[in-house]
Amino acid sequence: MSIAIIFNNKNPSPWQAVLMEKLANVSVEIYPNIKNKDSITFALVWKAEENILSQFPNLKVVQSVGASVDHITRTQQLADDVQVTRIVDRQLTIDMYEFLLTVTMNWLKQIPSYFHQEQVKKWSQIAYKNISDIRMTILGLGQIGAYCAVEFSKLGFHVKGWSRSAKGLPKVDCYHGDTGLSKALSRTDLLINILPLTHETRDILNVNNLQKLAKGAYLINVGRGEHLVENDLLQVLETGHLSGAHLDVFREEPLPEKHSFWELKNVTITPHVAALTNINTASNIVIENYNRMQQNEALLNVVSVNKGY
Ligand code: NDP
Ligand code: OXD
Repeated sequence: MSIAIIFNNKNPSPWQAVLMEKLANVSVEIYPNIKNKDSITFALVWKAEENILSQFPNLKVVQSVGASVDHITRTQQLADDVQVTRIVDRQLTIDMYEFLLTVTMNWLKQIPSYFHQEQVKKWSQIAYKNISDIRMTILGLGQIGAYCAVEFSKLGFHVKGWSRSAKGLPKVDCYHGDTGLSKALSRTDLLINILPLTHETRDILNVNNLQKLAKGAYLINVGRGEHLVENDLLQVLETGHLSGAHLDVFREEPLPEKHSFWELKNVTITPHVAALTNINTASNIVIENYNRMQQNEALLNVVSVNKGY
């Protein structure tokens, strides 16, 4: 009964240390240094390479170390009895809200433009917007999106949200399903994407949908790079239909040096940092799930592999 940590682009050592400290007598090994593959029943995973998990014949649980599971569902062939779970952590949700609030307020008050002006020592005042002017739409009203929608509306933003199933959130106009999407997007000044990546949501930020936003709208994408059709964004920026975008996630990460997004003054780039898994809080969830697996109890935050989230 051992745990395998299988990470790409993430340091596994602190996770090994915290799990070994809190789960005495459990062997916690870091891939590829796994002594006995048959002993692995629980894998803690971040962006594992294609089909790596098929090497573990007795695997019962695949625990994502993040909120998303597309890095598992897209790359691994799992037996039907293997459960996939993810991190749902209040700290992660709060971190995302703080990030989105920062980006939103910077956009409202033109702060990125002043950074550019400072570089050329230019002194020029630019008109700014107020919270009460802004019609915001949040795509994805899950653990993270629903919290953000409610908090933004408490601040005085006009908030609409969109999800798969019907929702009721205080002071948020909720829309759902394919038919609700156009209504959610129309007359929107600020579009925030916090959807999971599934075969239904891939490419959802396309020219057809972006054209439905109000002229001069701004986009914040913290979902996944594959939600955005990059050429379509370039097109709506060029026509001025969108005034700019803040992108935290990309089809290819790190964003290649030669990518045209780096050159655009009205596109702000952050390196996938909107909300980072907090090892202090999230490790408790991982440990709880390991213990539940051992006791044959229902796991926390199990996803539907069919739905993809
Ligand atoms: P949840 O699974 O809790 O929520 C997903 C939401 O998306 C739900 O409201 C769901 O609808 C909705 N949804 C899914 N598919 C569709 C669809 N086809 N049409 C309409 N709505 C749909 O996820 P979280 O809130 O925990 O996380 C969301 C995503 O945020 C993650 O998957 C990840 O990609 C991203 N993320 C990014 C981070 C970053 O640092 N950039 C950090 C953390 C997360 P319903 O409620 O009806 O099921
Ligand atoms: C996540 C992320 O999915 O950091 O948690 O993107």
